[in-house]
Amino acid sequence: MLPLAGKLFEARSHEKRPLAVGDRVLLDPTGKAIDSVLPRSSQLHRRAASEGEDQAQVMAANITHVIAVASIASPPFQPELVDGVLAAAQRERIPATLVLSKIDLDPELAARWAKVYAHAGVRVLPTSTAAEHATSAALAELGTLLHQNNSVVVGLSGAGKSSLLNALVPGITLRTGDLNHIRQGRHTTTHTELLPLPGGGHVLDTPGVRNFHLFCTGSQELQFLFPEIAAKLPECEYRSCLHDGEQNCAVKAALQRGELPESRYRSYRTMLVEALAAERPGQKAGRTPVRGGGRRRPRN
Ligand SMILES: Nc1nc2c(ncn2[C@@H]2O[C@H](COP(=O)(O)OP(=O)(O)OP(=O)(O)O)[C@@H](O)[C@H]2O)c(=O)[nH]1
Ligand SMILES: [Mg+2]
Ligand SMILES: [Zn+2]
Repeated sequence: MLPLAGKLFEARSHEKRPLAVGDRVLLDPTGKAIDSVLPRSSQLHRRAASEGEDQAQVMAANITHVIAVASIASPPFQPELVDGVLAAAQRERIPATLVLSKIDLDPELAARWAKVYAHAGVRVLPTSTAAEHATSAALAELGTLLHQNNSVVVGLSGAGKSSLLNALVPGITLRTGDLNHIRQGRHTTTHTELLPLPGGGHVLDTPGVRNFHLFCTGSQELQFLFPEIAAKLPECEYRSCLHDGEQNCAVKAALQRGELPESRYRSYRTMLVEALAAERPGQKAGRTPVRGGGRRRPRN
């Protein structure tokens, strides 16, 4: 890669790296160094993985669609990771799709998770690259989606991201993994690759992620990244309800009636604890009591 002008590091000090795949740049007069990064139309970012860093890692810039890929088994489905990616996309107002991969391994479990996310208003495509699923409508729909967008594909290592792209993008042969290596923590895709698509546009294949924590999201903002939770807020007693033990909370009631999937609420709760901890410096995530005196205002 070309060297970056020093000023880029200063202007984007909250980012782990000042440049992301998908960025558009201007070169300096020598044509041998990157002078500036053009404003992004969108970005998918997460909190940088390294401990103690309050920085964002931009995984993709200037994208029009986020594709979260999660295998139903091998490796097992991880709702918190999926919910993190979907919430990050929602926060940036980038349309997102959940691709349930490897459904050949457990079609019934795939149907159960598909229902959870359909209830959350997410487009779900249950897919498999196994021969007997090669002509499925969902795989064809994913192909159409790819060709209409500049997308980024995100998910656990071994979820089958590169395998799906090999099946859907003509003329590419990405390296795909051996599950034994993946279990030892080795990624098959080691850097984000921008793959041009025949009709224009491109797709970014990313290395697997182990987690996806939101960067700088306020506690009151969080529920709006979970549409099925936010939809209950008008029925909660308190307008500022965070759905974490307040009186007459419609979210807790829906959870108890089995109308809200436990996994989605659990992800929301984990992110809420992190957001509150970040808002109260000096307190560690995981131990923060969520009760806030005086913050709650009953409805008029
Ligand atoms: N049973 C089954 N296995 C699959 C399917 N798709 C991919 N695999 C296998 O899953 C393994 C991992 O696939 P990859 O495509 O390399 O996964 P990845 O998400 O790109 O992994 P990283 O590059 O490490 O992030 C390979 O051994 C594939 O053969 C599928 O639909 N069904
Ligand atoms: Mg890969
Ligand atoms: Zn509530």
